[in-house]
Amino acid sequence: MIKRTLKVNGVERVVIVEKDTALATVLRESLGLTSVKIGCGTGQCGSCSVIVGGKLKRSCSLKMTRIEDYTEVITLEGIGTPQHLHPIQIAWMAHGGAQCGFCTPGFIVSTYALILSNPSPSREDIRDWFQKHRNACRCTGYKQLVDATMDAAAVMRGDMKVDELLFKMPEDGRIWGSKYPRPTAVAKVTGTLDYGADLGLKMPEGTLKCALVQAEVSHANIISIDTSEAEKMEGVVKVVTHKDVKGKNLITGLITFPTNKGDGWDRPILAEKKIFQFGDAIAIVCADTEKHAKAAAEKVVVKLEQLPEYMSAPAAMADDAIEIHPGTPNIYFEQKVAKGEESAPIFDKADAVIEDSFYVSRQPHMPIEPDVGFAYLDDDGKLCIHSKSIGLHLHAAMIAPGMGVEVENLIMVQNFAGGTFGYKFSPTMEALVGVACLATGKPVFLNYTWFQQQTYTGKRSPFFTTVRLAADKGGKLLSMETDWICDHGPYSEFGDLLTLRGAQFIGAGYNIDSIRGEGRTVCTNHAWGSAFRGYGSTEVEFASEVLMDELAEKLNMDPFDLRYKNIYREGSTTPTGQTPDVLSLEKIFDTARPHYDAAKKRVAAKSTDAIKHGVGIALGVYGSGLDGPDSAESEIELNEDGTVTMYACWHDHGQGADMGVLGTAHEALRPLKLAPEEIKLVMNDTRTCPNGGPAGGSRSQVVVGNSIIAACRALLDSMRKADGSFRSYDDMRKENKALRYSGVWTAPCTECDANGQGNPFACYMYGLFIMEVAVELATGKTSVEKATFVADIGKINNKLVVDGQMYGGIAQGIGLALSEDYEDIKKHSTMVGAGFPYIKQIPDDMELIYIETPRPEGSHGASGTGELPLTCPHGAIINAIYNASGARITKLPALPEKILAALKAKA
Ligand code: MCN
Ligand code: FES
Ligand code: FES
Repeated sequence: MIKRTLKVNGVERVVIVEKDTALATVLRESLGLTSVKIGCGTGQCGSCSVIVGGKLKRSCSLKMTRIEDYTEVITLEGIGTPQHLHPIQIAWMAHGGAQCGFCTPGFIVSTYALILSNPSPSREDIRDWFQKHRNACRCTGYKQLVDATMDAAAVMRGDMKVDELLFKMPEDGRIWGSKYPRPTAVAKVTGTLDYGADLGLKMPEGTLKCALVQAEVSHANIISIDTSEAEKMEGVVKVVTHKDVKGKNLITGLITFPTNKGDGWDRPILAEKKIFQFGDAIAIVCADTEKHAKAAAEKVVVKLEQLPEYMSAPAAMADDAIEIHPGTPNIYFEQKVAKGEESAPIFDKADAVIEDSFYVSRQPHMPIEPDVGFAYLDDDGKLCIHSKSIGLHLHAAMIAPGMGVEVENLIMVQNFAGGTFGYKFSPTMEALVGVACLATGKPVFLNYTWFQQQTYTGKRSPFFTTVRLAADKGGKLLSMETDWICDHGPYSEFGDLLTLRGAQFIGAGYNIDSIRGEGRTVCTNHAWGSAFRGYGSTEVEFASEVLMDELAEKLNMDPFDLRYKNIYREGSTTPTGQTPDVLSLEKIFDTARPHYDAAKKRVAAKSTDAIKHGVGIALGVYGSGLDGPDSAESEIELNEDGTVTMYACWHDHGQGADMGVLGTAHEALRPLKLAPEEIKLVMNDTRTCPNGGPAGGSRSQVVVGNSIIAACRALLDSMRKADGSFRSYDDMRKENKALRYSGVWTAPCTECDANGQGNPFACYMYGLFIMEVAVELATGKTSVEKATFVADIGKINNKLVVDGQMYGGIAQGIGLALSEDYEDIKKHSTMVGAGFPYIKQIPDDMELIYIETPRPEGSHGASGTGELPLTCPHGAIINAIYNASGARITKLPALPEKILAALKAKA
């Protein structure tokens, strides 16, 4: 133990701690300064940034022994508070800099240190600074953070009035379509928003800390699990294994496809007979401290019989591969697509035929906040689980039978989440803390390390896709043949749905009258496939969008013109035979054309012998909703003081569910002339909120949004008097009118049939990506220099949110195209190792152009937005690399060595 006196935020504080404790832990746990976030825990993300002795430091990597007495430490709490916001915090709010907000405290402290050392930084200075200090953000694409820093510096220099940054309410009192800062913004920029790990520190005394015993191989039979030594370790209360689980000990994927050859009950909560993937949980040690729990976890002895590990779909599909889930074939689901006439005769006669095969990799989600959650029994004896779940009711149904709990006795609550990007469409640790709580009868808390986050949560399912296109000599598409394989890891949940996306989105955006193809879902031993932003479109539109460029070259056409010729127009149908919700692609292309032409000129002017510049385009299309009659419910209540409360499960990854609910409800309630703060939000708790469905498929603005509007209308109808004015709360009480109203909305859609035909989505999102790249010929090193995105997502609820969604999604597309992967479990288990894009990998020059075609089925005309920016930015980048250098990359990521090899092969 050592004693240190630190001068923290201007005040002397004494701490007595073990000498190898990290400063971040001391600030959080001994001093309660939970603005200091621990993301990676290894110096790679900057979320723990504080100023130590006048220098910016990552406090997770700073041991207390290295800190001298009376060292000055500044955390975000010392920079500004909710009542006294610092200009940097105000600028962050004004520019929508905090999405999930997990990186925000670290960024703001970093910005503060930057401006102290350089009061007039240029944009490049700011980018250099964030790069050097490893401030990582997964949500924003960084642009709004640089904008905010520029403005904050201007205010601090006295060149700008802080007032210019404050939101001004428009005269008509309308916030729909504005830049109103999201309700959680103040808490996020001041570091006062509690995420799961922060709440963990505030759990009652006696809360047990959990540590997992996990598999370190990817496929094995379990011979024995010996917990006897671990049980004797200091502080251990219980070592929970499969024997302690009262239910089926399985998580169900709730499969709805009768043709699935599995039954969906294939993911154990705690491994019993087999290890299916690296990281599978075998036991949970529950102890008084995390340190004791982890020490005891080391003592659990697991004997295994190693089995062959099938780490990709082709390996698991080989004739001699054994069944990973005995009794279920490794290829467990097939989906056909058959639209219009047979393809073969058309291909025989076509002027031009082109074919290629593509691979989209196992992209890791890489939220900065690792997975975290806790469970306890409430006073009614109900099991309450708090986690990052973005589908509370869905997850309750998936995990309750496995734990042996009735769904009615299970309460699920979402903690504020530091980003999920879809991995939390699957339950992760919910059932683990659930069974640990039931086995011990005590509250339990589990916080993954970033290594566990990376190795033991779902990943994007890699797709192997082959596409053939037939066209006439003018470039009109005549037919398409497709074949796709989805490597979904060992657990089947939502793998069939994902495979269906191949039928729905290969070739999306183009009118193709004849389509034939087939996709398969394959069980493997690599990381289980969970949803990832773009879900299917990202994987398969890459194939059709790169092939469109190959076809354009064959026809000697500009890729823009080939696309323009084939986009949806009057009479067109989607690959599923659906009439598009709106016909805006022509307008998107017409708007984009001058930008594309300018880009072509720019890249031509910039190219040198050593560095080649190029431009590429790709079309992105995706549905907003889950397939078929997707539905949601929300409720509204009129309060005594004339305010209202919205009850909604619009789960928040960090995208801005709070703003989604507020903006939508405020617009629907405009007749009441309520100020935004008069609409209270109660969200994401199954005890208090009805089922809104999961926040996947960019569905919430459309589906939950429409249910909010329905609830608001029901209240307005009840409050409206004959003369058109509205009853007060007292009037309502006097007239015995209900105060709480429910709104339900169901999409007027049909699921796709065995041929992939149907009307699956009520609203679609459309966009054209124009990417400009530079390729260094000697090294293959590629950088994206400019991104332009022309998008139609219908009417916009909140401009700050939508801009942020676009920048952030495009940044993830750049990562997917050039660096990110999770294939090599060891190498790709850190942020740096997995190719996380820091600021210098993302261009500062990103231009967003919106075409707001109102959607007939949208909420106030809005379609979704979350996934559109990750549908196909990578396709445009790969096309740009070819345009620049002649290197055609078909398998992601396009690492420099792959580009070099392609250049050599071409030479
Ligand atoms: N919005 C808007 N105007 C529109 C459409 C949407 O202002 N016309 C706003 C909505 O109010 C909402 C946001 O944009 O705040 C996204 O809306 P929507 O597209 O309906 O998607 P969801 O709210 O259902 O969010 C989920 C979606 C998905 S599926 C993933 S994955 C995702 C994403 O959004 N993960 C994210 N965005 C993310 N952003 C962050 N920061 N972190 C994640 O993990
Ligand atoms: Fe400290 Fe990531 S750098 S938590
Ligand atoms: Fe930066 Fe989410 S806002 S990681």
